Amino acid sequence: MAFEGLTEKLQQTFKKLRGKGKLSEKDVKEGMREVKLALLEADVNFLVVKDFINKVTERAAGSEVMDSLTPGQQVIKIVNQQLVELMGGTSSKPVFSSRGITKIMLVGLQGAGKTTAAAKLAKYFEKHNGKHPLMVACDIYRPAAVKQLHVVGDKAGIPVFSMGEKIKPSDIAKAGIAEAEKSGRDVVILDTAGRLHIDDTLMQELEDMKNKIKPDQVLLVVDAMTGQDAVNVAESFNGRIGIDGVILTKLDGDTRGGAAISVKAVTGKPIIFAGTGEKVEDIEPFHPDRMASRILGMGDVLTLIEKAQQGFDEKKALELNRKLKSQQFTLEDFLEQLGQVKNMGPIDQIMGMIPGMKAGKMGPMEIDEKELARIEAIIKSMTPEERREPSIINGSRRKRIAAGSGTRIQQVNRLIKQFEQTRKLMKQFSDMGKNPRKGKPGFPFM
Ligand SMILES: Nc1nc2c(ncn2[C@@H]2O[C@H](COP(=O)(O)OP(=O)(O)OP(=O)(O)O)[C@@H](O)[C@H]2O)c(=O)[nH]1
Ligand SMILES: [Mg+2]
Repeated sequence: MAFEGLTEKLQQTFKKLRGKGKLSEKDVKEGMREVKLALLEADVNFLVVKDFINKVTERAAGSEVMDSLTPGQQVIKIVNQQLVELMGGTSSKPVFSSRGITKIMLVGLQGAGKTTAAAKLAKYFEKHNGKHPLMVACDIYRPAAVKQLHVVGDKAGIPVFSMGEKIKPSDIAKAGIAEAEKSGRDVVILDTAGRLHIDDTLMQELEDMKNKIKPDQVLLVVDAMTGQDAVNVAESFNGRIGIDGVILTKLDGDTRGGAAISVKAVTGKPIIFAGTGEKVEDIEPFHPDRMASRILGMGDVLTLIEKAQQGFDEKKALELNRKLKSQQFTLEDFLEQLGQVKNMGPIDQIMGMIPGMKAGKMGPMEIDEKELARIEAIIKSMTPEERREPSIINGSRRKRIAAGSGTRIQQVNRLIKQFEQTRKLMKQFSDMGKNPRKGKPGFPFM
């Protein structure tokens, strides 16, 4: 999981700060030294770190901290605010041309994720902005690059325009835009070639394309796993071609975080989207505030809720709520819930967004994908009646269900027991929801 090392170190420091009733100058200094080391270790650009630490230290010395009853908390709050600021403050939305076609050119080094990002963006714009994108295959160099764009286009359900590998990329781009006009498409996404390193020929060609087609936006795709190198790449591309924003890919990997934290500060260009997996759905708008919370281990609750809402059918959620309250929740509903949880994406990723939860170390809450599949198989082997009223599942029924689902009787027993516990738990959660002062309401999917 991304940022793990950084988050862990910052949390240790915060714990020390929080534990103190009063903070001396020395405490702040020591805390900042630790934050500094953690950031450097996460491969954040050293000038960026220096500036960051200076700003936080200056504010921490002010009265808002020293006169506060909870100085440790105040310092953490400042670190959070400065981190949000560092990553661009507010989130940047993609800009669409008010009339005519919006032309978006994707550029970046080899393997950064341009082709994948093209399909992800197209699908995202279609789903969330009501757009009708067309992708254009302008990488004529890497073998099978054109084919690859067609493959991801198929997966995303987005049309792809290509002209083989014999025509100049900028001419293909032009023809692609003409095609979009003809077929009533309103966004054109140009997938360009990458190189292993920044070289003159590539830059020349991209410049040429930019001059010819005058894109509304040039978005640079960078691989978060490459840390500070990603930032250097961004600086070079920006200097030579001029970019409008960044798509940071592979945030699902174990990136230490350097790129996400330094890109904006070094290039002045915001991260607009983050790639979080290999599938066409795995893209999220980049929100500096949410990212900061995630890095500081405060959890990214907002993204989690959005994901839950996307994966959730609202009507079903209301129906579920009603059933919970009237205690009619059955194994059938449980099965549906599992499906919805799976819709939200890899469990591991989701858990990482919950404050205080660490991916892979979920303790008693542990759910893994295999276990989910097993539970699904067991429930599917039950009759509708059994799903509605698990109490009728006696010994011989258990045996039949185990055989039908390829599991053991103990596993069936465990599921039924877990279900009963969940039903009780859900009852408690829904009771809490009625009276907020009694406790925190549960997450929507729990
Ligand atoms: N885990 C993960 N993998 C990704 C992500 N984005 C892209 N990839 C993978 O990274 C690899 C390279 O992606 P491409 O989209 O082909 O990269 P590209 O920039 O078009 O590469 P070239 O065309 O060779 O320059 C592929 O295996 C993708 O599946 C992401 O956000 N997360
Ligand atoms: Mg490509």
